Amino acid sequence: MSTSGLNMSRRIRRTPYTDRVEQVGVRGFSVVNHMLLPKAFQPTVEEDYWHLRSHVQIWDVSCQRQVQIQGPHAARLVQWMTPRDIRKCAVGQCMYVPIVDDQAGLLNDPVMLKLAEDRFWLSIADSDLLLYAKGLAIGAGMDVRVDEPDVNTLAVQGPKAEDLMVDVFGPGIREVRFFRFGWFDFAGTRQLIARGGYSKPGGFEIYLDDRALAERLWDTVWAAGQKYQITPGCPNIIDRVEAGLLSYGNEMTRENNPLEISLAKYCSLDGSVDYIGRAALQAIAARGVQREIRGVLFDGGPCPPCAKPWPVMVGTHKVGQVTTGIWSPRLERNIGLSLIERGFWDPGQPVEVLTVDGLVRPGELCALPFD
Ligand code: THG
Repeated sequence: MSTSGLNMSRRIRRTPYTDRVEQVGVRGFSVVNHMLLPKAFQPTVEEDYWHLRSHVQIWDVSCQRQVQIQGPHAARLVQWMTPRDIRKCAVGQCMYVPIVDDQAGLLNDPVMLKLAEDRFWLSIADSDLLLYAKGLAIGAGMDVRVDEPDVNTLAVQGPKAEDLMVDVFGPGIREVRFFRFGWFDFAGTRQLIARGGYSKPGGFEIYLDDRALAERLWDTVWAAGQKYQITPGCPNIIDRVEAGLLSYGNEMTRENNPLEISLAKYCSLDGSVDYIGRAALQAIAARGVQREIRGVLFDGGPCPPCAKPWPVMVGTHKVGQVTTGIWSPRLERNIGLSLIERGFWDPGQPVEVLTVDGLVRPGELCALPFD
């Protein structure tokens, strides 16, 4: 049996936008949180990339499911799950929050939205965080409700996103600061719109909470976007790697701690907040991390798709592995993300990348983001 075709079933959830995505010519899907995520539209990922940098795109990112935590102990539960100090988070604010287990291993890296003092959404990457949160809440006897509301997020990304969003939702859109959100009218309902998104140009994310309005929302944004040359899109691998945006399951798994993937700035280590994994994380910090995430620039012409990690070598010693690699048409080199062993992680360090096509590709390390 071929692995190139995905066999659909109810377990692989469609989104309320999937019909529209198919109508505008999606060329394939990935599955995230048991839900379809479009992977490509234009003839090539490179065309998608150039378009995203100059115009505006509409992305079905419904797979960014919300783990909703509400009730008297909601803030306590969320703080228990993350090393990031959330005490200063205001209602209407988003925070990128690593979630770690008792060993400080990463379980997810969601965007947290504080909807009220006693109500949070964790907009998750690809792992079943709902079950973990439920387990903690039940096990600790907390007074919270944990569920997955039927919120289906539509991202509007690219330099023209703000003008387009103003046309649809009004001038109040301009007042929404980065990683903040506001409530805007759509078809007589109030919808949450945040500034942010999984791209370097950025934009907005519409957290639509009524699936009956999904196609109407898609069609409205699509129609308003015509004068901005809108196209359907999806998280773009070239843009993501250039921006140094990490992907759970690719650059990080439970084998990694937040310190080695440059998330120390989101970790409280001074003992002022209590969370699962604090002692483990403090011990790692005291010892010093043994590897760190870096960019890898490498040659040999456009690399093949990185379906499994490629060894990064210094001489005969494996110092890391490229977990995502792609040709950058702007930098005119291959770019990759890799954890690199201590002692070898200085920018400029010469390396060789062993790609799946059998080539030994010379290159060097750099700091993130690329540029
Ligand atoms: N949007 C939403 N949910 C998501 C993603 C998203 N969940 C899964 C995945 N993407 C989470 N990963 C990231 C990684 C980085 C950022 C957002 C989501 C990001 N970080 C900012 C930065 O690096 O500059 C700032 C973080 C901060 O200040 O707290 O944007 O894309 N809804």
